[in-house]
Amino acid sequence: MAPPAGKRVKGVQVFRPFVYGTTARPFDEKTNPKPPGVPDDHTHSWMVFVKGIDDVDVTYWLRRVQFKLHESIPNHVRMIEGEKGKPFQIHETGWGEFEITIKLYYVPESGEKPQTLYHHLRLHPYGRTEEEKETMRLNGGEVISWVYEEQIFNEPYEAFYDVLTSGALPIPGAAASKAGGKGKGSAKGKEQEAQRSEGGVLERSAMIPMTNRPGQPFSRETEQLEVKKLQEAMMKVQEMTKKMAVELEKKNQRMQELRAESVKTA
Ligand code: SLL
Repeated sequence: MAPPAGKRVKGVQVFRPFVYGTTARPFDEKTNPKPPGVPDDHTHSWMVFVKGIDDVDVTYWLRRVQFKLHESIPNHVRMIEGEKGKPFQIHETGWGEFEITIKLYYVPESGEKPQTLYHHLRLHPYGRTEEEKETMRLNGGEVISWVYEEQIFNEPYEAFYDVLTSGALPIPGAAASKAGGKGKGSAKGKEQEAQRSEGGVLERSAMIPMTNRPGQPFSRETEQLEVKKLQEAMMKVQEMTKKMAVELEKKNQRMQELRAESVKTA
């Protein structure tokens, strides 16, 4: 693809949060009945998706997504064209887990080559502990395997920079764009009505929500919980290191005693 005309905005990185992954549910007469025509050996319904954080639109930077499924699945390479405000997704049924290849195709203004992600379809409860697996079983057997990711556009072309940012609310007092766009595109942006997701995330922004809501597990709250977990783990390691140092000191002393004794008896 020929690079778009125009200069790149030097020294600027624009990032956009997004989420991809799979959700699977076992067939069950009451909670998830098997639709007619689904083969007998299929045990689960599942879906794979790519979407904006908090379900905000991403089609202004992501044009289409190709999902490459397992070859046992009819028509296993699927191209999904972007529809404004809708996730890129595929619903399927099956019996086995496998790796899905997800290829992101960007809008032409970006001048970016497609990029590939890999994601393991999970059908069965998983986790580091039995407790984690049990939580999934209790959740109606729904197995979610979702990943938070950030798409980084390094020194985007000016036209693309405008596309990336023109829908966001103008920030009071920061009207002149920082980058080399000379404010041309941002004027267009002001005419557009800025939209917020339910979590308060502004369209065409790099925001993530403050708190979690059902179906929206990625937020500052999650981030802070993860940081806390890491800090606790670090403290545990420090304690263990201290204990080991004490043990080592004891052993050293004992060794010296034994050496001294053996000198005496020799
Ligand atoms: C396994 N490596 O052996 C994996 C392969 C394949 C899953 C899993 C077929 C669906 C269909 C299906 O679920 N394939 O026939 O449409 O476990």
